[in-house]
Amino acid sequence: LDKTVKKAVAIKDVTQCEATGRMLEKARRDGVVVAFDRAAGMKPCPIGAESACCKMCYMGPCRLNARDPYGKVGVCGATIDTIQSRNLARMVASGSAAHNDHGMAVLELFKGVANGTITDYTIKDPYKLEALCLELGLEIEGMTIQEKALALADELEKTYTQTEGEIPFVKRVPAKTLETWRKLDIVPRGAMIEVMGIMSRTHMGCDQHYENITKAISKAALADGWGGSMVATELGDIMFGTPSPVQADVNFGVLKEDHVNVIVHGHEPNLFESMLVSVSDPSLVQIARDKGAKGINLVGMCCSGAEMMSRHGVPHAGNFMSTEPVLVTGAVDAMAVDIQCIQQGLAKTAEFYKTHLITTNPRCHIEGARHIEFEEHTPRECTDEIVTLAIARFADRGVDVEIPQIINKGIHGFSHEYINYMLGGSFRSSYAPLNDNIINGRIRGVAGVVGCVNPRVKQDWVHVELVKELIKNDVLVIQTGCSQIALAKAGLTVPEAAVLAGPGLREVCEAVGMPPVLGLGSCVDNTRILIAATAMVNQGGLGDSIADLPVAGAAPEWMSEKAVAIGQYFVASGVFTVFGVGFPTVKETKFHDHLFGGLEDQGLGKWGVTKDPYEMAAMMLAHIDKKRKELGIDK
Ligand code: SF4
Ligand code: MSK
Repeated sequence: LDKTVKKAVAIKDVTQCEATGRMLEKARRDGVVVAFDRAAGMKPCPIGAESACCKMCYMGPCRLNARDPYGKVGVCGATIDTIQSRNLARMVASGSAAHNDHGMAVLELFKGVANGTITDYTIKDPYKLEALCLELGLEIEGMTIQEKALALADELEKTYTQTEGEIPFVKRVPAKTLETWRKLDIVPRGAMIEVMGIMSRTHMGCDQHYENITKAISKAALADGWGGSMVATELGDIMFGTPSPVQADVNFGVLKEDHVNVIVHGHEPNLFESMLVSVSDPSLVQIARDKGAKGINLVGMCCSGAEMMSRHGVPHAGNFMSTEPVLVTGAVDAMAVDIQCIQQGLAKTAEFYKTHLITTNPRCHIEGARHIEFEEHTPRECTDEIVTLAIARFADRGVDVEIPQIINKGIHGFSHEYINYMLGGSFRSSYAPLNDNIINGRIRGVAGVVGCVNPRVKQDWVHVELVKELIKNDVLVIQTGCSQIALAKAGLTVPEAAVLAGPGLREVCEAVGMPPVLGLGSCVDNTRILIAATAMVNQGGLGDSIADLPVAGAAPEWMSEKAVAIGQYFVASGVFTVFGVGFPTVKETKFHDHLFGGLEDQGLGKWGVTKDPYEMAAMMLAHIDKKRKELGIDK
């Protein structure tokens, strides 16, 4: 253990994932330090954890006392409410920027495909292309597929660049929800102006009213959920296929000792799609065989892995906190990464186990990693080179290989379109429709359980306990990102898991043949939850706005700024959203109370926080029951 680590942590306390735990034991034997150890050696700063400090200018940094929040102000006179709202605003700006930057890259790719300058990808779902054009009110009569795609690209570009008006997908928002947004002046104009607006107004000596700053927070967050993320999901579906249920294997056992193992980790689907083509190229497969491998095994991790698993059934090795431990197997010949949630610690661990760690994106280089830039016009140049490096490493691994032989089979790939189809053609028209089952009480409500894993809590445990508690109480759970992988490893993404559900939910699951836990894809695919919620409102019987629905959301082990942006876009859309781990505000302050109650009084949703999964479930159930009562369906 190195200098950053004061004491070894008990492995049983830091992860519920058996394979990850076994690799932590091996790492310890090998003298390798990973994030779980670094977390034990790094106590979070208590002032920063509650957002009671400010470094917006160099008269400070200023630290207030979270135990006596109004006892002191910053040098400029900034109060605790100004300081913490500015800090949260910058977290949301960063999270929203990350998703919008990703969404813009997907749009650029789509434009290239539409105008014929990018030829390695194509339009796989022309029906969705047409449906989206019509939904956005575009005149497409008589147009070719390419012309429709160009028209759609032009329209969706406004999501990012527009400086006045409303972003295009606002057309999808339920009328009453949109009316509330307009009344509160929180409809986003365009992502760039909203993110820039936050950076500008949080400069020293500018916006110093937490309520006004909260409006800017909502705008930047909504420009993520109904903006960049939604564009990424929808255009990804059009180019790479709209997911429908597919069986996929999850866990470290998907690595194969006698194959060349290539992992793709990150968030953008294009790298992964091209890697899928490279690993199937007969000439590369032959080279691998000539070197003694039985084949080339492509595996996903983190969110691009979740997206590829949902679209194509590509095996998935594990979530964010397993990305270092998977290298400890010694079996990974190359790990290709693009953007977001790529821990810098991977470089040192990869070097120790002689794995090629390759960055591919101009936005993300890592000191100590090899950089091979991925270029959409010639994607195979990058992915073929990575596969070639992986084959060479396979031929001369030079490290012990130890793969925990654990595989969990599950069903994934529940797009909002498929949920719609599966539960009755529309949400309220024929067999087992979702709204009817909520109204008749078989399904008590719907919960979105999403987000990261975080070494400050036991990996996967909070996700799994929360979801078990929710389904036991007849709440249908929909999932994305690292949370979905946690539940897949716990065996809850199979139809047989219906036995763990309450009697009503179990009956619905068995009638339809679906698991009680539906995996939707990556963290940008949280937008599928917004669209599903909108469909529930539009089908009738459950109120007029998203805030009326018996639904709740949770990110039980969150860690990233993107998670905060996602949380805020759910709250601003009308959803009660509970975070685990902790929340960066000081309790019993005006700003905290505004987020945790005031927004709900304005017709939006609200925040909640608790570390305890059972308390989290109780809070979500109480909210669902409150909404059922208000709808008059509580009998
Ligand atoms: Fe301190 Fe005000 Fe400067 Fe923040 S902006 S560091 S509170 S003086
Ligand atoms: S990867 S943002 S750890 S879900 Fe999307 Fe997982 Fe959270 Fe990253």
